[in-house]
Amino acid sequence: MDEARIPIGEGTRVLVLTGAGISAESGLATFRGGGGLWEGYPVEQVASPEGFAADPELVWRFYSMRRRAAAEAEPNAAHRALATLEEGLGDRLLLVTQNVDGLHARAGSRRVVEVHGTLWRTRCSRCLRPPFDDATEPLGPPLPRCTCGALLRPDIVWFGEMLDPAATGRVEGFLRAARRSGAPLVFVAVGTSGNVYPAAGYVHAARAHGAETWLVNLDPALNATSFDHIVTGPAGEVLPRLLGLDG
Ligand code: BV8
Ligand code: ZN
Repeated sequence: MDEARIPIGEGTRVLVLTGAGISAESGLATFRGGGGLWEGYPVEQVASPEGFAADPELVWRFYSMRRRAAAEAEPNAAHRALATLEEGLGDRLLLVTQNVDGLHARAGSRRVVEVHGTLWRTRCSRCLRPPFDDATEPLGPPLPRCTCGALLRPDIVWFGEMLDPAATGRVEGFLRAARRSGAPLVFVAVGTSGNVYPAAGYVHAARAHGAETWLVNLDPALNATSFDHIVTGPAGEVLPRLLGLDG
């Protein structure tokens, strides 16, 4: 247990990566907690273009259930600690999340990059109609369709799909600016198993830019050896303490 404070001094830049584990204490299921299955399907199968093509009804049921759960959830102390940290650091902080639940924004974070998209936006599965805000649920039947006739889909990055270059570009830009500034850089991963790329590779990118790396997680993550410090425990308790925000 490496219990200390994350060193954030004058000028320090902080890149944070969060995963499903940061929302666990808000009552939202993680991906690999329940064995990575949903209604008996591997998540990778349901959260994929192939899964959507094969059974759009099942996939919409999956996302409708998650939209309802996210709407009923509240941000927890870990989300709030990151929002407070942003108030102090401003553009010296960037929060990259794999989560699609929208809880960081509801906790007050503004500098958030949702690299896997969000439950709260929908887009057409075929035409170039821009994604639009959408909190509808339950989602069908009948399944929602675009004016072009094609099925609508969640504006979420599924397995086997590319991440939005605008999103990944913001992360790379932040790391480059940090290196140019010559200021210390800290990378903090919270509540992620380090399974899914390219997000799981951000710790390596941060190290390549000179970052001191911290992992706050309940279990050892797959890419744990890449972290200088590992603090095991529930993010809602550990993170505020590590950030000196535990009152
Ligand atoms: C890509 C949106 C280029 C959906 C998600 C074969 C074919 C095709 C692709 C691949 C392939 N093999 C590998 C790949 C690449 C693939 C990948 O990495 N697969 C993995 C499974 C091996 N990646 C992709 O496909 C990405 N795109 O690579 O494009 C490409 C294109 C074509 C072909 C090849 C490459 C797209 C990835 C994005 C997928 N979409 N989400 C949705 O949310 O419904 S990923 C999904 O997993 C979520 O975003 C989730 O956040 C993410 C990662 O999971 P975690 O967040 O880490 O959650 P997990 O449950 O795993 O862990 C939770 C952790 O929290 C645990 O460690 C636990 O201990 C901890 N915890 C629990 N409670 C707490 C806690 N910690 C602290 N406090 C607590 N209280
Ligand atoms: Zn359309």
